[in-house]
Order: sequence, then C-alpha cells, then structure tokens
Amino acid sequence: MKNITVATQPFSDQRPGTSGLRKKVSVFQQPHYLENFVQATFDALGGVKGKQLAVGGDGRFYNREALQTIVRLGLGNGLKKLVIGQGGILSTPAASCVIRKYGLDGGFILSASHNPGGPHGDFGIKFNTANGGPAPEKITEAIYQKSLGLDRYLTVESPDIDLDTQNRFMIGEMAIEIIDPVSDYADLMMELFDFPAIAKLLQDQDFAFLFDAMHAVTGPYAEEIFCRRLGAASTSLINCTVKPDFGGGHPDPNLKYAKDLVRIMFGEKAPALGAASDGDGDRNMILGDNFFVTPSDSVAVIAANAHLIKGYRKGLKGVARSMPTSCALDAVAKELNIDCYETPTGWKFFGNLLDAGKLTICGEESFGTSSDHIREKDGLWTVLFWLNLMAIKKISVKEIVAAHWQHFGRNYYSRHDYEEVDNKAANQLVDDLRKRFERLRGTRFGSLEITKADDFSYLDPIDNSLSKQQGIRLIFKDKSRIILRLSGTGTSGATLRLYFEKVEKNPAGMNLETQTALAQLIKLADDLFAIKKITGRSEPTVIT
Ligand code: VG1
Ligand code: CO
Repeated sequence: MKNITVATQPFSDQRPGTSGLRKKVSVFQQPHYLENFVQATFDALGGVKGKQLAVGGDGRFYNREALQTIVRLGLGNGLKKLVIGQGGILSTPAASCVIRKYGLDGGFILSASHNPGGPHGDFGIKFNTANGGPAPEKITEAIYQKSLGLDRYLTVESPDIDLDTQNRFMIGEMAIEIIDPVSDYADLMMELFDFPAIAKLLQDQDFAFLFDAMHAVTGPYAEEIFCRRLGAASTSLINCTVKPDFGGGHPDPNLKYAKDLVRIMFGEKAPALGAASDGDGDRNMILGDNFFVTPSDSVAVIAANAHLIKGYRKGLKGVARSMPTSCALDAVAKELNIDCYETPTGWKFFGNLLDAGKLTICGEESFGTSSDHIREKDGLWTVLFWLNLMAIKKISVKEIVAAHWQHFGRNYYSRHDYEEVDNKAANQLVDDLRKRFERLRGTRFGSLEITKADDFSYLDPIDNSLSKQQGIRLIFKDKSRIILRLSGTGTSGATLRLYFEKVEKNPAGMNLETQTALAQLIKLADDLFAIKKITGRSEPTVIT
C-alpha cells in the first residue's frame, strides 16, 4: 500500500441538497468527483485520524466502486476503522442504527433514495453524524465550502477489498469490519415491537400481507424480518432482489410507481395490509384492502396509538412534522397534551429535537415516518408498527383510519409534483410570489380567505440556527393550506411541489375523494400561480 496525494480542482456543484449530494451517475463517474466530496467531508470534520465510520448503500449502480474509493480515502486520511455492510449494503435506517449501536463518529450512505438507478440514473452520497442522523446544515455547508477550495485529496494505491465476506481485518493501520447489514437493525425492531403477536397475525389464514421492496435495499431486510423472524410466507414478498437498476423502475413507494403492489391492493380479494419501501429503505407506503393511507394520516395514527406498542408504552415526549405535512398530527398532539414541532422539509431538522429528548415520533408527508429509535426515517419500522397495530386492533386498515378521522377530524391532503420544469421559470415563479405576500393577505376567493402568506423560516430551538425560505405558505381562515416549494433532491431541471390541505371536522363530510375535496384549493393555486402557463404542463407529473 502506498500513500499518495492527488492534485485536484474543485467542482462548483457539490452543495448537498435536502438529503445529501445527488447527481447523475455520469457526474459521479468523472475523475476525482467522488474523491473530492469525500475529502471535503473529511476536511469539514477536521480530519478523520483516529475516527471510526460506517459505510454502505442501497445497492444501486456504482455502489461498489464508490465504496472502494471511500476505503482508499479512509486509508489515505488515517481513519481508524471502517464498518461496512456486507456486499456494500446498508439501508439508511440500518446505517443510522449501526452508527448509534457501535458508537461510531458517523458514516456515509451511498444512495439517491427514490431516484431511479442504473448507468443512466442517479447516484448519491450523504454523510450522517455520530447521532446516526443526516448531517445538519451547518456541516453540509462546511462540506460545500471545503469542496470549493479543494486542491488535493489523500488516498492510497491498494487493491480492492473483498466486500462480500463477513470479516474483520487490518489494512495498514486501519481496521475494516464487514458486518451483516441486517441483523443489528432486525434486533432493534424486535425490541420495539411485539414479534410473537405479529407472527400470530401473519399466520392467521384470514390475514394476508404483501410487501414490495421495489428491487431496492429493503429486500434482504424484509426476508430476514418478515419471513425468517416472523414466519410470513415467502409469497408475502415481491421484488425483493436488490438490482443495481432497481429492475428499471422508480423505487418510490407511491400510488404511481409501486405499480405491482397497487394493482394487487386495489384488486379483488386484496390482502389486508400492503406496503412498499424506497431505494434506501427510509420511506414507506401503507395500503389497506382497496385503501391508501396518506402519509400525513399515517404519522397521526401512529402517534395516537403509540402507547399500545411495546417500545412506546411510556407515552410520547413530543411529536414533529415537516411544515408541508398535514396538521393531522397537531390534532393528536393537542389531545395528548404534548408539543408538536413544525420543521422544514428534510429529516436533518428533526435531529436536534430528538437528541434533546423533545420528540418520540416524527413524520413527513413524503412517505417518511420514524421515532427516536434511530435518527432517520424508517420504512420497515412503519410497516411493523402497522402490523403490530392490526394485531392489537383486529380491524382493517380502513377502519383504523376512519375511526381516527371520526375522533380527530380528517385533513384532506395531496401533493402535486411538476418534475423537470425549466429552472429559470420555476425560480421566477417563486420569486414573484414572494413579492405578492402583502397583497395576498386578507384577499378572499369565494369562501376562502387568506389569513397568512409568507415564506416559512425555522429557528432551531436547540442550536438557534436559522433556516430561511423553506417554502411558501398560503394559510386560509378555515385552516386550509396551499404550500409551494422547490425540491432539493431532483437532478434534472426543477421540481415544483404543491401541497394542498383542507380540514374537515364534520363526520358527514369525511368520505369524499381526496382530489374532489381539494378541488377549490387546486383551482385557486393554478389561478394565483399560473402553474399551467409557467410550466407549460396541463397536469402534474405525480399526484400523491
Ligand atoms: C424530498 C421530500 C422530503 C424528504 C427528502 C429525502 O425532498 O420532500 O420530505 O426528506 O426527499 O427523502 P425534496 O427536497 O425533493 O422535496 V429520501 O427518501 O430521498 O432520503
Ligand atoms: Co429514501
């Protein structure tokens, strides 16, 4: 092994977005691109001499090559230990679990989450800190600044290591541990949920369960947890082989992309519970027999019922949701008499509150829910929560949600995404809107009156960091909301996200189809923002 210092030049586009650095695979394949980012991260940490990190990814194309690069930079930078998921695999929640369990200083997760993979798809890398959570903005910004001034990186000349055998060995001064990527995470799930009760439910002839891993990272986790530890039939799992291109699909668990699951769950004789997870295993979609659970409702149901579940019997310290997520969770918090925090989009904003012991459950409308057991959103945790809840309640998913609405009210909710919109046009739209806040306040549109028009900013109550321009909000007198923001995870053009919410407290009005219930708000948004005109699209790319 020979240590080398490689001269390099900065890339100007290495600012991490909502969840790490995401680019087309071809961008990451450029000479020095990944090396620069990893070195910038090490530099932002003040060097990694004597430190211990984890690394693994969602199995997408370029995962293995990237991992070998990180091993070499670790060696070049004097890292003490690298813990690697066998085969280069670690789901995002499992990486968070491993960092916490073994007291590591952080880790890299190689993933572009729900973005498509393969040689023409996306690749990504995110850094998580010692608490197991996504690096906060302070650190991602420091990485970016380091990347802009980088003129060298430290690496070694050494052959690839064997990623496929669980093993411990030394290369020079650095220890490498290739671990089972599943077992630590599966053990943690057994501490939180009543596995015997779930196993009994899964063996019930009248209960069918279907999980779709979308050819992404949760495949091996689902096999271990649902089949081996809980005795589910192998027919309960579909698309559970990890493929570097996710089978050509879009590993995003929603009604549009989880096609195989949706066809079965909305067919005749559908299973009682259906679920899917995304590329890196942190998202989830929950479906009942011919029924879709809106993620904002899912986190509210979870919070309302957590006291029934083994790991949460002591009750909740508090809850949190990202700003665009519906206020269904707020209603639960009010009844439980606990705080409900509203944070910007992205899991990194929950980290400080979780570390300070202010939260137990948190969620995002974008199919993300989790608790304080780790510092990431957690797809399989959510599925296990619903299974455990069904084992206790012995009623259908639809009945659980309907009962929740009857008690707390229903927050009709939908997100409309316009993908690959011209960057300039999208930014112009947002800038123009910011200038119109004054005029919009107090304006009436039929029965709707705008009481608040602003740009959400967030002051972190723990470290007082301020995050501005986190989404435009129009809030109406009847508590309806229209929110607009630009995505921070896309890789081509801009993605415009529009979020609609309408609160219904009258039980008689709770059975409308969602888009119908929101029609007035949807039309108003188009009138006010001229979305169709500006994007040149007659309808959204994805509706969730
Ligand atoms: C999206 C979601 C956000 C989520 C993020 C990462 O971000 O809206 O809620 O935290 O993806 O999820 P954006 O900036 O595109 O709206 V994942 O599963 O990609 O780690
Ligand atoms: Co994800």
